[in-house]
Amino acid sequence: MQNPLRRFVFQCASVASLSLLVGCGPSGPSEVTIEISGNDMMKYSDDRFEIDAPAKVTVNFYNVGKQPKVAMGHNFVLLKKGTDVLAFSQACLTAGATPENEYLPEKMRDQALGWTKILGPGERDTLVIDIPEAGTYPYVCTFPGHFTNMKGVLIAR
Ligand SMILES: [Cu+2]
Repeated sequence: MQNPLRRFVFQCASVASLSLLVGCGPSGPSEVTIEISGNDMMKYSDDRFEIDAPAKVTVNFYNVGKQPKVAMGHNFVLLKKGTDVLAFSQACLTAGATPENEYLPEKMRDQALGWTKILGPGERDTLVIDIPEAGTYPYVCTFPGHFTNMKGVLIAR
């Protein structure tokens, strides 16, 4: 019969290899760290992450580009599960997305679980989000014109 502790450690190691760092505590939500970046090609480094719910997720987001922030800024906005990412992003524009509100108007923020600042070249921001239950949580960059390219899903199982 397999040693249950060995099996537990092995599961942690396999999840970590999917560009995630996972801390498995004896109980309560797991702690997960996600590293993701945006670049001058208007792309995220990853369009999919998978985690086990419940989880406390730390998102380290980087802009690895060189273009000025006004031309190619990026953010990372995690939306509530089931949110239509295209409809949400278009609504941000009509609701008055500006550099002053980080391209995320106040009245749109209740549809998001968390967001970073808009980052210029070489900048980084960190976000900690509780994911209490399983589901598919979309993420998107709300810089104008980026949402068709810069989007992905965080899948919590
Ligand atoms: Cu962007």
